[in-house]
Amino acid sequence: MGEGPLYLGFDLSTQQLKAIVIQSDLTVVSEAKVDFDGDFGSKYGIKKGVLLNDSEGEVFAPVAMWLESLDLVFRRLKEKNTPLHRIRGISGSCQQHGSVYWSRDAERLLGSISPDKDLASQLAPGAFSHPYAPNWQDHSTQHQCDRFDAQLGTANRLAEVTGSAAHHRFTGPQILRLREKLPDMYAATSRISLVSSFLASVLMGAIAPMDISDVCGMNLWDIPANKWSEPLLELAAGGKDGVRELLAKLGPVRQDGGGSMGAVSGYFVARYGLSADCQVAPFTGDNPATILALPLRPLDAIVSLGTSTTFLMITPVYKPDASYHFFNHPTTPGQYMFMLCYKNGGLAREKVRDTLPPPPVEAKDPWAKFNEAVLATPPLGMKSPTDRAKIGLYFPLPEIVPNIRSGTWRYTVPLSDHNDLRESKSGPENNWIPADDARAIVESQALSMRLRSHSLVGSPSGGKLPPQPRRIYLVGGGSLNPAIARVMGDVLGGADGVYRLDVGGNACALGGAYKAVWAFERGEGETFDELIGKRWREEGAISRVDEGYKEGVFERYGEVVPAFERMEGEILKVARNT
Ligand code: XUL
Repeated sequence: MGEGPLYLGFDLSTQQLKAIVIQSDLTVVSEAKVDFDGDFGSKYGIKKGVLLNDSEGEVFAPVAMWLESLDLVFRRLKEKNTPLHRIRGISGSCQQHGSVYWSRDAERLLGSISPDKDLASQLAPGAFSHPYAPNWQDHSTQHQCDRFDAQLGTANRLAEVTGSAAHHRFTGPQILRLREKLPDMYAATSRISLVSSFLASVLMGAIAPMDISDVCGMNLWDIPANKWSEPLLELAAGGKDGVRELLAKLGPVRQDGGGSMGAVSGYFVARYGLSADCQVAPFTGDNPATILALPLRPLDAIVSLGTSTTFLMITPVYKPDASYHFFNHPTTPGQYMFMLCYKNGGLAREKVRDTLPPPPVEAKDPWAKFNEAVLATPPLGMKSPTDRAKIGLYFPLPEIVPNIRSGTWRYTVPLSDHNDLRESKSGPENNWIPADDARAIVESQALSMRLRSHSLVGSPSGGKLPPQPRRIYLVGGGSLNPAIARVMGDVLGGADGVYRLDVGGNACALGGAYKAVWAFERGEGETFDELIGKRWREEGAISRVDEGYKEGVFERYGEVVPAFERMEGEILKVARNT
């Protein structure tokens, strides 16, 4: 190991605080983590990192626990002999939408903190007006969400302005609710941080500005105008008169995702041996950080196939809609992160898998039969071009995109006539066997992503190919499944192929550490993907799992997209979530 500078990336997620230290060439030097349940479960009474108030749908985390975790993760890095004195810059990734409420003593307490005592005993409760941070799983704000959508007229209009329609977890509706529920707490609040700016603040010993990407998870930031939205501030603040006060609490928003916001607090210098020259760069949200875990380029997409499904893509096109999210790109002005969040993913596929005959006991892969069925079934279950295409929706959980209650629906349609869409049932008498469901559920998940992203993708390869993503990266449990990779490639294309991205369980922390490298080593005008692209080693991190675009197959799926949209519309008429 040389003596060059090191960079520290954090990931403050729902259940863990991770820290990863890397060199300028991106190789990992050291890592450590704190597991909230394992390390602090009994002390704070949390489960899976959070506390619940079921009667109101509240989900929240004790802020003091995060402070204790920060001390503990530094101790663990030190125990591993991490050369903390060589750390030149720090950045990180934090769960999105959560908010921390600072008291009027916060700046003073942060600025005068002593290295002789730990963070929690000096900052909590005194530096906070509220001991808890609402968590992204909170769903206590339906009433506030209705008011946010109504404030600008419609959910779509709110999405045009803020990048998203109103969502329970978004910080604006959360602030509105807490202001009305706890007016004294709100009055005693000097500043409100997102989780990302909170962690940066503790590290700096001063309240950090919000990040230009993470601020888009609040339903308060006017993305096209690049400023806070007046009418939405008015709503959250309870009228015109409250706007100034709320603006002061929110503070400035930093436009530059790189550079230094300030030196690290003397506390970390004295206590853990960090250099007094170590600088803190803006932190961002965990989804924006995920797109920084590799040199993702415009029109590259990440499909995260976990319990839920997430589709992330970088695009220069801002085309918001109530059913998805746009965020400013965390490092590149003029680019956006497009995000689709589905509730149904792995669990829904598992349910279909379990309707198939079980694999023989000696088969190690519980997905063997499912995969066989997916690969043996032709696209859309069509054995010949004149067959009716089979499409369906499989939602064991109520879905967000589209807003449909739980259920299973099967339809058939001829590719030549979308108007002839007919509901179908399973069973051999209807020419619909369980293997058709296996193919149809994976197709359905991919078709939904294609439907919602197609207007954002341009034509790669200089216009020779139809519009589609350039590369598709699969992450999460489902990315290990070759049949799923094939269908993702069949439906979504991918001019440059479909890849499995395997950077361990640390994608967000790595994204944070890479952001720190870029923040402090970038040349004039050098973008994140230019700098990281030169240093990133593909080998070991990605493997090609499907060729992606297949002429003929991609176009066939394209023909069914309008019918798929029509099917969703039909089902919405009878099964909309209320
Ligand atoms: C995104 C969201 C979650 C959290 C998870 O909108 O709510 O992905 O960021 O930490």
